[in-house]
Amino acid sequence: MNLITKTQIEKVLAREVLDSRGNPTTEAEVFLTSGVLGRAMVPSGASTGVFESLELRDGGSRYGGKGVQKAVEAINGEIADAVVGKNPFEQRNLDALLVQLDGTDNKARLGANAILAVSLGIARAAAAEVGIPLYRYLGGVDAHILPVPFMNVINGGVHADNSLDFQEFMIVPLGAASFSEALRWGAETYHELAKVLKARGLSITVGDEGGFAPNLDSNEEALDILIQAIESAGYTIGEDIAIALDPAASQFYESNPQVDVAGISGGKVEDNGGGTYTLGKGNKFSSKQFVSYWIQLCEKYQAIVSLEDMLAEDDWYGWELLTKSLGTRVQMVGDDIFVTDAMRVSEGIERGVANSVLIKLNQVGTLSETLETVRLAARANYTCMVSHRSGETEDPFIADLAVGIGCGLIKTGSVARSERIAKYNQLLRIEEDLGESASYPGRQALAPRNAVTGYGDRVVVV
Ligand code: 2PG
Ligand code: MG
Repeated sequence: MNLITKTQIEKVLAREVLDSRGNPTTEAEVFLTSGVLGRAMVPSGASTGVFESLELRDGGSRYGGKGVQKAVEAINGEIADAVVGKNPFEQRNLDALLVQLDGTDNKARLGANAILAVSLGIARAAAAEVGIPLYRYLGGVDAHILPVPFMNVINGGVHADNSLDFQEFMIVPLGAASFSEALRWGAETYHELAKVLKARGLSITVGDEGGFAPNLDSNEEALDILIQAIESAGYTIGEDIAIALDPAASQFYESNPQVDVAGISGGKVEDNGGGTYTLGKGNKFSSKQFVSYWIQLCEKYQAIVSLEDMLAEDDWYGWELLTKSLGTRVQMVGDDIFVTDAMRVSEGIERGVANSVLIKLNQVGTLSETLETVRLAARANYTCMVSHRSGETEDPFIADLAVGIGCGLIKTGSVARSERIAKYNQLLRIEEDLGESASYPGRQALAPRNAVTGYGDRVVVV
């Protein structure tokens, strides 16, 4: 009998720690009988999708109601009882066990923040047990693709206290030859952006994800400033460095109760769309009008290669319409609309909605369910982008996950603030570890997939 089958989970220990916004979150430690330890921390969103798994908070006055003592108790009690004595290499079985133990559709009883900490801790412990890096444990012999970083250098929406409606303005160093070069280009542009903002008398204080949060008159002004920064850093806009946006449109959308907003429950929306988007000080758009807005914006700013949540989480009508017209040229990433949930992603695939899926572990709550969503997306030739949350920790799990699944895309904030940099630095280590076998896909990683390169067929799905 070999080491793998003999090892058992000996103990699970959780504690309440703080995230990058000073709010409590969960940390779990999974100890194996061999003495090996796997530790993981759970991040937390602000522009949280309504269809996400539940993040259990204590309520009351402690930490303004945001304490996670109940989730910690669940880990130290029920969850520990369920997994102690089990084989840490049986990730799928253990995750299924945790889902079953919770017994709800959205992990509302034990909390996704309790379940995920243990799910990830188990994977870390198993990797440590066999003495291989986490990315290799997750991805096996073919793990070698470093992700293109989407760096959120201008923050707005609910991530900043400024005038911008759109949550994220990202730079995408597509033209770099390696991940480390891409990171350097991003950092140089970030510093150039500070100079451009200062020269215009604008603030360089930062938002939740480390990007600048200036008060600007319009979203277009942010784009113009970004282009100026990219160019003055010495890069060719669109060629070396492109632009991506995550407006997080659910935040400025109101669905119209008069129309059936379709979604997973079915139904058809009339062509006046499912609701109203409001930009700035009361500039209103129907779904159809907002679809035209995006078509025009991408026409004007050809450097925009990727849009995430440019329409709301339940505006399936708008998503369908925009994917039809822009989906052959621009990557369209579903975050709130898909919430890393296989059911919602398959609904999207069936309806021709989006061509890319944002992957957030804590939206669904276990590693195995996340990998299932990735596999489903890849089969339909959708790209996957691994993502951080606006409330993060020093845990770089998602860096290893991105290389493990070989999706070629990550977004993990600006090139400032250690909870963001922790992921980029881990990717530098992985790149070094891979040596000559490391590859950086650049533009090929993005949807719509280029059939000629065949890159899509090579995406590793664990
Ligand atoms: C998003 C995320 C991460 P939050 O909308 O993509 O950038 O934000 O974690 O607040 O949901
Ligand atoms: Mg998003």
